[in-house]
Amino acid sequence: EDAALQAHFDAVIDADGKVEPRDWMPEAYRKTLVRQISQHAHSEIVGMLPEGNWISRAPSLKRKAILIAKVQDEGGHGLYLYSAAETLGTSRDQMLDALHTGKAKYSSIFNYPTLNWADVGVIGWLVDGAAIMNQIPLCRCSYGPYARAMIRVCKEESFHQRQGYEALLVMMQGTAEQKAMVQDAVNRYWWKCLAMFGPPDADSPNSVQGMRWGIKRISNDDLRQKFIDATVPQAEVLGVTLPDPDLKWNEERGHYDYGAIDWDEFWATVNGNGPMNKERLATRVKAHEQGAWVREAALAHAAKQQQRQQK
Ligand code: FAQ
Repeated sequence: EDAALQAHFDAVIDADGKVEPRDWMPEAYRKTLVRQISQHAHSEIVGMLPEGNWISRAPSLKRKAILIAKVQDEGGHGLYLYSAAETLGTSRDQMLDALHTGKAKYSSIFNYPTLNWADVGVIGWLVDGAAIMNQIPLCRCSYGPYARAMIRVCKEESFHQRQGYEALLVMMQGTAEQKAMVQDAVNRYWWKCLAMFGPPDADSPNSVQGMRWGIKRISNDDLRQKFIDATVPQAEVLGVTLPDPDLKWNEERGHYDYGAIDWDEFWATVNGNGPMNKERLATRVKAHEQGAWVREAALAHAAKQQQRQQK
């Protein structure tokens, strides 16, 4: 029977069909999806922190309103993604426990500090830009709930990207000091954003299987290249210099060549030793502990409702 189920699953994958929660799926496929979707959810939730840091210091009412909305959207994406992961048989408690004990990963990019207001613009432009580049192909991922979640998430990320770029355009028309802040933020974030796409294809243990299963549609290196090619002209319009002396159009390849990424620094950060890892996790754990009374109250309310219905 198992062979028949496997054959049916393979046929669905080969035909570029969708796998749904009640369908039979290989355990390894389920496990990979739980890993990726939960880590994606954690990234959205931890990703609220670097920008949330600036809500109280936004330079105008308009910027503050936009930033609150954006950070709130990221929270929504996280909850949406936790729900998608729950359809695979894991629980929110299990996922949060993995995050809070440091077992689960989340995107490396959120382990760097936000030092000036331009960082908020640069996160919108580059971090959300990289996130969209990675998430558009996930809209075609073989697991239905994840693919559908990505469609809505991408629409919101696209607004996030534009608000960031627009904030930077305004700063670049300002004083020399403001322009310097934008350049400084770009200098600090550029290389970290390139690393968001994950290790080079040759060092990416999950890629081959992820591609076979139709979870990954475009490889880490190909997405990174697409992101660079799309971003260079945007940097020119903005008037900033991307901090890579090797960045150069390659006529033959039809792509930009670029310099070497510091993968040692990337792995140190992924493995918990980036500049902000400890602080980010501590903030999440504290928020979870301080929210215990809300969860208890919600459970008590649900129990009461149920009792009333049974009477
Ligand atoms: N950071 O074999 P691969 C956002 C890990 S966007 C940390 O290539 P895979 C929006 C990887 O998990 C950011 N870890 O793995 C936002 C694996 O370890 P594992 C979130 C990384 O899965 C914007 C190991 O390295 N987006 O939050 C990273 O095939 C602004 C080997 O790597 C997503 O999560 C990294 N950068 O490919 C929010 C998208 N890269 O799990 C707020 C969904 C790799 O075996 C503000 N995820 N690792 O222990 C994916 O597309 C994939 O999981 C990749 C990695 C492409 C990230």
